[in-house]
Amino acid sequence: MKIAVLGGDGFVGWPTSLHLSAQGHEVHIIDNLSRRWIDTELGVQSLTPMDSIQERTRIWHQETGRRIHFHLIDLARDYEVLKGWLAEQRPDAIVHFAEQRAAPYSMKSDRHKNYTVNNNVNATHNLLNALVEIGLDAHLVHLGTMGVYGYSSVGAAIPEGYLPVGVETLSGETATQEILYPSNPGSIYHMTKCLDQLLFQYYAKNDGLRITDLHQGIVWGTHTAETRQHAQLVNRFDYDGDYGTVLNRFLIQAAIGYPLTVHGTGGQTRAFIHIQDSVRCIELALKSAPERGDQVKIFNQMTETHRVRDLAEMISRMTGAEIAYLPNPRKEAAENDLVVRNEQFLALGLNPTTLEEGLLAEVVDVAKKFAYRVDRSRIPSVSAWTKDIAPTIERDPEGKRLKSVS
Ligand code: USQ
Repeated sequence: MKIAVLGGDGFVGWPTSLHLSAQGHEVHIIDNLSRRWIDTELGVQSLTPMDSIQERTRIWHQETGRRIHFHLIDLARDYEVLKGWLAEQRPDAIVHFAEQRAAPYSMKSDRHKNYTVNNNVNATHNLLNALVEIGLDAHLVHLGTMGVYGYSSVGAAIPEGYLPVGVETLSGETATQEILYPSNPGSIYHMTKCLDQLLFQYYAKNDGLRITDLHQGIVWGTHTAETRQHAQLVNRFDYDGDYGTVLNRFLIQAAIGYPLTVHGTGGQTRAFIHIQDSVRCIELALKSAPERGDQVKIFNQMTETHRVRDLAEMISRMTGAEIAYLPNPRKEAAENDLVVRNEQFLALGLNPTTLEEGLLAEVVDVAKKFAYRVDRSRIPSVSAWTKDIAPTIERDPEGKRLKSVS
């Protein structure tokens, strides 16, 4: 297939592009390189040294003989350019990762809130609008988030996207309906993914677009089979307080002797998936496209759930790291249970990579190798969810004073 990977320079986009290319697909990365600009804005860098996208694709060609094409396009701003590219290239499938994906970044200031909403919602809408306008029946696979559901399972497992409900009619009978699971976003970023869901629902119904939405949990790990093939194919690895996600952060913190930064009691339960499974799920979703006229196909892309403090304790036992229980910069439930259904990917052949010491140790080894690149002052998460919370988070676990909101 000819596949466009929108956001193919990012943390999941890059290993996905490599994986799809390795499977023999013709891969075109479309990216505005915004993630690299945000690194510059924040004054941070990937733990792993990353080459330019052009250099990465050159090495991929050198190692495998396969070509990955790169096109510098901003989906959210360059509507006509995007439409023109799609009309000319007519890909069979489109994988859409091209959104600002960090909750703390989206909460940093009013400017960051505006940027995240404008970028994410416009990018998705421009894409859908262009597909209809040029009459392109490409299968669209979007990377969504488990966060659209909120994280409370009210004693029942979270279904894959849709919830059957009974509504009492005027005549007193019960009419059954299947609705999108009620959205319950916990950040501006997560809210944009909820808005995406409505855009997808409308365009699938009105224009018959074929759309798959993947509600992904927190990704951990760094290498996939393809990124391991050459030092310059390495994936990015974020450890900073805005873009680093919890398990990868704990692993790098353990590697450099920094106390593990648990927010609050660490009673938050979240869904997780290893990066290798994440790229495999994209491949499986591409093979299982909906028909024209179908409702949006929704998968829960996760393999296990864990409580944050259990992860910290496990890593502490494994490495001897200290644990710091910090004031939580986020407005979120202190404790929650989470049960999630994920039978669809299992039925398609996903064989989950669960948390096991070997893979955790691999991340610690990567972190130790590149520890010299870590700026310890960028580890604390200081993006506060509300103005009331901001003054409460002014110390980092090493006791130095921090600016509460930068
Ligand atoms: N947390 C800590 N300590 C840290 C970092 C985070 O205790 O040092 C806690 C947070 O307070 C939160 C949980 O860990 O309760 C998860 O935080 P996270 O930063 O790992 O994940 P999140 O902000 O939810 O976002 C990440 C990705 C996002 C994706 C989402 C999936 O950045 O793109 O959509 O995970 S999910 O969490 O299932 O919604």
